[in-house]
Amino acid sequence: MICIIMGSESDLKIAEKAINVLKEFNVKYEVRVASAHRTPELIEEIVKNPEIEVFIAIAGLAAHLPGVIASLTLKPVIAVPVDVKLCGLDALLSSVQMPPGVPVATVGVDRGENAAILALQILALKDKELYNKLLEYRNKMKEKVYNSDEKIKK
Ligand code: RP5
Repeated sequence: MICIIMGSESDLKIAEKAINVLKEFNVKYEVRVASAHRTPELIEEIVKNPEIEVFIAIAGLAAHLPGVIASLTLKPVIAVPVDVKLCGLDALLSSVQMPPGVPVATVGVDRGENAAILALQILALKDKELYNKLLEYRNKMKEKVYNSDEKIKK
């Protein structure tokens, strides 16, 4: 199961990008709101769920959510920095600059869909059916580029 945690309900738009991908792949997920600064005890409680295999942490500003989750678990944590201020640079740096030994895999600012794909790729290491679905997804993207090239080239 993939657990999406956002720092605030105001991050929902970005979380929806991830949710849409997970729905498309028909993978089990849950969505929660928990703040690193306002409700650290709730994060601790959520992280305890043994069903969770990968975390997606979505937060803006001083985005400590992914780092706090990573401090509490050995499961992979994928951060999505959100553009609230400074084009999301504050959240990007907060997510990506983890100290040695406690990594967080950080995708681009507002890139909720990439966090979902990366989470699926992790699960696909032990799930052949999911792996094949991801391969199909890649091939569709490839086809789209070839079609564009065919249309545009002179
Ligand atoms: C972060 O601060 C949240 O992840 C959100 O991106 C940002 C603003 O939060 P709210 O003031 O909308 O709760 O913690």
